[in-house]
Amino acid sequence: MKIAVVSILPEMFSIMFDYGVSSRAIKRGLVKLAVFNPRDFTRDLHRTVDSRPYGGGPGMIMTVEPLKKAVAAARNWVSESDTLVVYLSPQGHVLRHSEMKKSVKRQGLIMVAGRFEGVDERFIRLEVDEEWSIGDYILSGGELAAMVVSDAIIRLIPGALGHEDAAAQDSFSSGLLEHPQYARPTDVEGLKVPEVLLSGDHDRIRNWRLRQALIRTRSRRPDIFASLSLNEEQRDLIGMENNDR
Ligand code: 9D3
Repeated sequence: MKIAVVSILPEMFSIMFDYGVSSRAIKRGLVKLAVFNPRDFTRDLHRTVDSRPYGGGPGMIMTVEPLKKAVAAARNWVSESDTLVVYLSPQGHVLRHSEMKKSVKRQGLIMVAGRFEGVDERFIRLEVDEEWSIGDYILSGGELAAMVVSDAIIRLIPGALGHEDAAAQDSFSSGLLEHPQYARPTDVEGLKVPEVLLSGDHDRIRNWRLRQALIRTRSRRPDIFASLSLNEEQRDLIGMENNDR
């Protein structure tokens, strides 16, 4: 898969090349990542990429030409017919895990990260297929959003996590939040590991974990819980008294 980002702050993306899952996936050749800077496609002395908004108001707007040329360079680098061009913005469709799973199947993705107060609407009309948001809060630019989306997609590429099926076991893949986890030691300031997890009884452990996942989802994310269609076992587990504490 090839991911191209259009950004006037390309250095921010060095984190993706240098650290963690994304860095390893790039080194293994599982994903190719490149950043295209609209300033490199300007011709004036000051490499201007922004202008005052018509109609007045605070701040600056990114102008069409440098963005269009950067997207053209990105399209040329990606060179895949199956490429989506996305503008990251607070006005976009709020992403969920299901959309990350759809995106990882593509050969190419171009994400445009805005700065200042946003981009000229005609750039969106001319070049952008979809507008995406990462959540209902305000960032100071699209770069961190592009990295969030890239990270969420890259870890779904087969082989990116090393331990092969970890992504398949994720919370959200099952549709449930995750059960609580414990590691050494068995007692932390009097807080004990639930006895069932030390029992070696894998059926009991599985049932306990599934029940915890169901209870957590119901109490913390009633919106997700309401949309689930539980099977008979899951309905039984959540209705049951917990004998495993
Ligand atoms: C406070 C400024 N806003 C009113 C004029 C407009 C505004 C412009 C640019 C608000 C935020 C931004 C920068 N945000 C993004 O580029 C962005 C974003 C976000 O802020 N929240 C959630 N998802 C995203 S994706 C891109």
